[in-house]
Amino acid sequence: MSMKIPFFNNKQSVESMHYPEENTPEHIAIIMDGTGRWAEKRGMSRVYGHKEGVTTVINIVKAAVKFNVKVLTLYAFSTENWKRPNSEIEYIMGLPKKFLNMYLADLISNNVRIKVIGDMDHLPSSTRETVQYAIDRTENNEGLQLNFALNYGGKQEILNAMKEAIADINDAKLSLDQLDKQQFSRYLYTSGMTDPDLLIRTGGEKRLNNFLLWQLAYSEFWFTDVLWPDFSEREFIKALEEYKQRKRRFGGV
Ligand code: V0D
Repeated sequence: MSMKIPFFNNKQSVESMHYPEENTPEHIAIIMDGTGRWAEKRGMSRVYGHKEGVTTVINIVKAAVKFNVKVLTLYAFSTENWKRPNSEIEYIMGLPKKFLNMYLADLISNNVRIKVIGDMDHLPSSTRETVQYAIDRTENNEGLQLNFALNYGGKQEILNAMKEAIADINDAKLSLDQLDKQQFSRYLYTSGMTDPDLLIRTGGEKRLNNFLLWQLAYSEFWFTDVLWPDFSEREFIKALEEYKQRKRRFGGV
């Protein structure tokens, strides 16, 4: 029994709501950590935490739409996460379908465009197919760009980009002299997007875990001990406010 949460009530359209947008980060990346621990603390199985984590995902997506964030990149599953027990992986791989069954219509009506960064080829076919459907169905939307990092690894991403660049050099489509930072970044999954302005990590750890290694070179980092299922729009706003403060204190003219 899952209840559909409407994005906005009928009386309030996105346009009619006013939020201060000065210095709002254009691209926010989030490491959604702490779902397993959240459940264990309650004597529940880890998958219960992942299930709760899905609700947080939609709440934060809604908040990002509201605050006119351009790109939101969520670390959902890393290349290292395959080391978890099979039963947990099986459950996690069913989450995109659960999420999309509940929210794809809302995402479409809010003009959200879904993309995956990471190696989709090695996901279970049912997961890949549902996610691909959502990508195709939203590809012409021009609102929030919502990236899910699935089977993603930063070193792998850079290595693949390097191999593709070398292949293009070998095919004379690119010269070695032309290959600069800007050209190279076109071979990454995030091609064409601005780099994240802000990285948020929930769950108390202060590590990157192989997330967006190239793209986070100049980003502000914001950490919280709050576990992902307890993360809320309120916490999200705290991160945005602190980001604005940092910009005010350290920004140039
Ligand atoms: C588990 C907490 C949404 C952290 C959030 C397959 C880990 C819930 C998606 C999702 C996961 C992915 C693609 C898509 C739509 C939704 C998701 C995974 C894990 C890994 F198109 N939540 N979520 N995917 N968790």
